Amino acid sequence: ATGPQFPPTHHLADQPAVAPARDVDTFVQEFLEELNFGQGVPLDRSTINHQYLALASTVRSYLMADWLATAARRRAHPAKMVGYLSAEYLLGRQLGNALLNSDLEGIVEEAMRQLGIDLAAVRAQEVEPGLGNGGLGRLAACFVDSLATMDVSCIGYGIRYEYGIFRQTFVEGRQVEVPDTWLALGAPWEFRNPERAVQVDFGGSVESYAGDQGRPRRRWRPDWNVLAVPYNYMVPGYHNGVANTLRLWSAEATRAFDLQIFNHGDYAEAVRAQTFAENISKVLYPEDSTPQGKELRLQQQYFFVAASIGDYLHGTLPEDFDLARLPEQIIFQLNDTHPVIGIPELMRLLLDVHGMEWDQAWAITSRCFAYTCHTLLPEALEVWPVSLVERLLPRHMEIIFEINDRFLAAVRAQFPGDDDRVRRMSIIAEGGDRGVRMAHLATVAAVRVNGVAELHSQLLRDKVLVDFAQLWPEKFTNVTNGVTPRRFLVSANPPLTSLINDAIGGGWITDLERLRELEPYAEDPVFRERFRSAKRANKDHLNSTLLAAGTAQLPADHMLDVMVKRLHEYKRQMLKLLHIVSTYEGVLSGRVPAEQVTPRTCLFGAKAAPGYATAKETIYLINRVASVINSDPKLDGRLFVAFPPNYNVTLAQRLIPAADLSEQISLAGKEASGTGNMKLALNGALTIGTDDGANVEIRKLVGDDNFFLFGMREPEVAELQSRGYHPGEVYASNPVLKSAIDLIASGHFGDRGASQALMGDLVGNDRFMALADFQAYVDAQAQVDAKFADTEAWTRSAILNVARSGYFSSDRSMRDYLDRIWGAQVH
Ligand code: NBY
Repeated sequence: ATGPQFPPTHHLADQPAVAPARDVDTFVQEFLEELNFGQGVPLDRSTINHQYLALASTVRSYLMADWLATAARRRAHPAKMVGYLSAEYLLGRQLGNALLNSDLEGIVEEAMRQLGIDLAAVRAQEVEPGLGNGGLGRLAACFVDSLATMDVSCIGYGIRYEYGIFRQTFVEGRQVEVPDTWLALGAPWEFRNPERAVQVDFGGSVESYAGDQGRPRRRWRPDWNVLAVPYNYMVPGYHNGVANTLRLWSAEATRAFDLQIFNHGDYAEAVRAQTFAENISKVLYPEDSTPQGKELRLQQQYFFVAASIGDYLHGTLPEDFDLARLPEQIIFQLNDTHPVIGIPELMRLLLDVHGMEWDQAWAITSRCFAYTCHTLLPEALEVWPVSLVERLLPRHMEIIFEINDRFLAAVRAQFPGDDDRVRRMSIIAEGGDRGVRMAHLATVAAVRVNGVAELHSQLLRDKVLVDFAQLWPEKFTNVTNGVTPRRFLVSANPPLTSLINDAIGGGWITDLERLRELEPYAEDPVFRERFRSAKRANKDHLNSTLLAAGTAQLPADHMLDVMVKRLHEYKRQMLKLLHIVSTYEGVLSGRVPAEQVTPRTCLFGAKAAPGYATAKETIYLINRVASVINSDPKLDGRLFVAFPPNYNVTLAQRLIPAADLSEQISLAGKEASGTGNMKLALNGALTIGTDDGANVEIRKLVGDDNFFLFGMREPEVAELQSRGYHPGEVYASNPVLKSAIDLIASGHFGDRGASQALMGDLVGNDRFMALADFQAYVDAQAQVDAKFADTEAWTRSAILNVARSGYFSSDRSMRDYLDRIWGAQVH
């Protein structure tokens, strides 16, 4: 009897994967298959969530061929790869991005129309993966987008937190955090790959033994472990058939671990152990600047870095690879200090697992990492207690001591007798509680150290890491941050995108400097009117979102004045609030007639770290000010304050395209770069800003006429600090400022006690000198008002902001990393 004849499988094995045909009929068929057989529902009984999951899976299957082809191509032609190590990826919604990059938008719109499905509602069903706090996490997401678009070989490594950044709600004006259950309704974008799981060890002790030829060697005897299970996400490039990988690790109990306990018959203990293991990737720490020093946090860091390096060395590299050549194959980019424990981890693998001698292991390790610093705040630099590292990672602690001993010997040789310098530069902070300074460890081992904007990199060289810059000037470089124009212009702002396309074609989407070609259109009144009508369309669209969130509507003729970023004293949301209150107080007191107030809606978006009391009080005050101002008829509807809760990437994509004015008002010398500033300028908002972070570069590029600069420069801040700053004197000497503060402290906006405490702290301490910059800020806002009154002049400036922001593409940032860091041959 002869059965059916199948072709021999080896003929099929080398066939490239084929995506389904790119036409509406095929798409409809594929979608219905996903709905019926993937979700198990017929169309007429499907919920929006079923439709979302089926649509995501369908789109994913189209991307899959690209992903497989990209991986095959990279295997066939191995090139140096970037291993981007980041504890955070603030990805934003995936569906819109996948549709845009795979050029399926038109097909999907038509397919959904034919099926009678509301595509907008389906898109709104997606809960964004909020696996990051703010700028640092979003930057990582922009960078992997650009690398895919530029067809650079890259794996992004990170953590698949079960709970991302908390969902912010307001209860009677106060922030209340709600767990972010982003996985609850399904996770259609990820591929779990349990076969590539990596065991990660912890604890225990280190022992000596005799190695080859009786050489004394050390090895780690860990006493517990967890399994790191990878979940792969595709990172599609823009219209180029490339899909890179984002590999996020999830912690599970190892079988050895619980089997052992099961065998002892303690079922409950075994299940408890499982929970213990899973805790490691359970939740994102919501602090965006002050490291918490929690043991679980260090566990998270080591967990994802050990899994990533292990995955690369023992899963990705060919088995017979000569590790001496490792630096030719990989560069691990350290996104801040969070993954820096990877340095002693690679040393450990080379020494203890691969049997190398120290010098060889160090020669390799010190060419495989580069370090990006994202801060200037001293309290934001991570220092782990030696006692904790010793307990959790005893072998790593030994290696760190050894790195430090050798490093300090080199410092002593270079600067004989300079003990103070040795103390300042040591990786180990001495004193009562010894600590490991992760930024020092990173700087010692890295091929390059970069800041994220010109000013920031300068301050790193001159202040934060000055001793290191003197020792190794060539190690230090700058790469100014950037943002992906695909998500933050094309996807977020269709009206402006089509206006630009009509004027200059679509080449700018992957070559953003070409926006320069728009400059002449700033002089064209017809183009200006179209530009305004695009803004209006974006405001209408935003209004529909705000309406759904129960937030006040913004009137069409109002200037939309936007301050969106994490809530932090150094960012000075309080300064903005003081301006709002002083405008209001001017009308109340009769100092300013209401009809002279420029119609504005001031919109805040900001999450506060749950343990950051002053930040939470500021949120509470903004909400109280909003509720009084928004309902006071004396203002004649000319001033509104909006504070939609839960600012995230999804809301940013709605808000930024509608903005007229961008508030970038940090104390000079505190904001490393900022990236929201770039997104807003790129979408045609004018910036009112201090000379800080990337504002400096934005102003240089867009021109002084199209930017409202105010406030102290960094050297003046430093000077005032050393002279002694007395906010009480500023308060007493500026009657407008005093009236605003007094109005708040009087309880006019409710909760007199809370108001007084906050104002008392401001007048007494004002750590970030908001009062010192108040008058300059008010004056700059008057210039904003004057310009806004001249509609044509404002529009001209707005267009020039768009035309001159091409530099801030993350494609350019990636070019710079490639040129200045990843290609670097050092020593
Ligand atoms: O990184 C931000 C900077 O403040 C901003 O100026 C810059 O533009 C952006 C990208 O370079 N930093 C930031 O977002 N940092 C964090 O989110 C963060 C998160 C966790 C911790 C520290 C900082 N932590 O210690 O756990």
